[in-house]
Amino acid sequence: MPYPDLQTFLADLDAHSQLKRITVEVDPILEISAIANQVSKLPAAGNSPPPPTDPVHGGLGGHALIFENVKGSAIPVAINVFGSYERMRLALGVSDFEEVTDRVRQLVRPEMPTTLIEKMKKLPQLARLASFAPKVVKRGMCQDIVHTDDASLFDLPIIQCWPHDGEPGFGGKPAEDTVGTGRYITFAGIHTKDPDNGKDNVGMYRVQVFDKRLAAVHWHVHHDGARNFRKYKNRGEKMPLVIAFGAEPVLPYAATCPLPPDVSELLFAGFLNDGGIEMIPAKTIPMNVPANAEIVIEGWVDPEQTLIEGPFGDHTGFYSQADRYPALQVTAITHREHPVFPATIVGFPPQEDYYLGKATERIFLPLLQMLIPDILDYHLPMFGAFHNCAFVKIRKEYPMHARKVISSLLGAGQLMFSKMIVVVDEDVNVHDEQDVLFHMCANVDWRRDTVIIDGPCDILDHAGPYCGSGAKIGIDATRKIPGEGVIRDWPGELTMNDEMIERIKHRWDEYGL
Ligand SMILES: Cc1cc2nc3c(=O)[nH]c(=O)nc-3n(C[C@H](O)[C@H](O)[C@H](O)COP(=O)(O)O)c2cc1C
Ligand SMILES: [Mn+2]
Repeated sequence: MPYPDLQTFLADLDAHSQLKRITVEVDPILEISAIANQVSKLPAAGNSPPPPTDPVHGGLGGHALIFENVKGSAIPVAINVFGSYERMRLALGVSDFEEVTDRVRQLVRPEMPTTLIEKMKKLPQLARLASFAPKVVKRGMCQDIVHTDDASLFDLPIIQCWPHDGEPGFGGKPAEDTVGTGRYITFAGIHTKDPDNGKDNVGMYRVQVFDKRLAAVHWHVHHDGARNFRKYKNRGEKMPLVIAFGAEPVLPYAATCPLPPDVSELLFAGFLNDGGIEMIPAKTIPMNVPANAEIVIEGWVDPEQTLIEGPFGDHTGFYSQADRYPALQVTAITHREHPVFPATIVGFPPQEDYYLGKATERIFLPLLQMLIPDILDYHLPMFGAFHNCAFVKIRKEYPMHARKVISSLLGAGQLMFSKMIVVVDEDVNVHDEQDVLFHMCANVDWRRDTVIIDGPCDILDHAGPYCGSGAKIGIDATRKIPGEGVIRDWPGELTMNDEMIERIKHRWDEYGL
């Protein structure tokens, strides 16, 4: 079973020898980040073998860390909590991501009951579906202590991740107006509502601290938080916003998931949690907040006020450039007694976000296959930092089949940001980067088998000519068939026959090898 809140999760990580407590005083400015950056590259804590889908990089991630003595704040900082396969599995309450994948598969491909008895048997399953919706309850520990007029972001141990974060003018953009600090909220769910239909959305977006009650919210134009905000802006209304830290560990994970705009992350978290996320009314805004959160920030986003947000050391391994983002006016900070403040850093991989991404890669395969049934499996390599590279496996059935899959992927949710897509045949292990690149290099005629196409890019991509737009390459690394421009016979690939493999297996000791 998943955990009811962050501290229960941390206690269980401790019991699994997955947690280290740092008791000496540390600086929230760069020191915590520098430590976490190194720890994320260490061998994974405990006895946690890498999954077969990631044999090379899967064994990293060190320990989850709690810094108990953070300069300038009474609140401890937890970091790298989801930063290994083992901890990510624990957060989801499973021993293998495939358990969740199977549940998703059943959800999207339910077997239709035919007889009345079968229909009756399905009823409890339907009732269970209803139990995944968020539950509004009366009280919640996240409001044990309430600060309104005396609320200050500076009371929280908000970290600075990289040396030039928030530095005016660094990376080109001049600081025209109010200058922010280098401190960023990095691991929280940003809750917003669609003003037209009241539907909830939770996304994980960084938030830069400007002052005691002033911050900037960095949601990308493509994401649902920004979409909701545009609607408020068009109405000329202020937007209520909640920043929630902690709560059920499936909740911050769900906030990172590439769900379609109309699918609620709270509902999906309830599905992962096998029970609805508990919510309570906020103190100062017309929103609900997660009852079991460690800390909650409430506030309003003013459609008329923007701030120069950034630069920020990003998951691309580079600083993303400063730009204008909406300002958040904080109206309340509430928290449980003795809260823990969760944070993360991003940067050259592997970092904590790699494991969130890998869980999503596995869990969303059935949904991707609903959109593009041709896809047998896929792999987002660590070096691709999510959007830069996707390896995809198909069973080719007709000429230009790989091209069809490339075109489809470039229109599929957040995979549309992919800068390079390599399609391989079904006998290639798509999780083995050597195997994919071997077949790519061997099978591709670069003029014939590639397609370059312009499209939307991730806002953080710095290579394209404009922010958010650039060129992508699709590479057909499958063996070519008639109709794909091949004018010669395609050679057979080398494999030993089964009889001989059996024979030498039996005789291996005789060889004295
Ligand atoms: C650690 C981490 C930090 C992220 N930071 C941002 C961010 O600052 N801005 C953003 O738009 N997306 C960010 N993302 C990605 C979004 O959380 C993700 O794309 C999510 O699906 C967006 O949800 P939405 O479409 O409901 O807005 C981050 C993801 C992770 C794992
Ligand atoms: Mn969403």
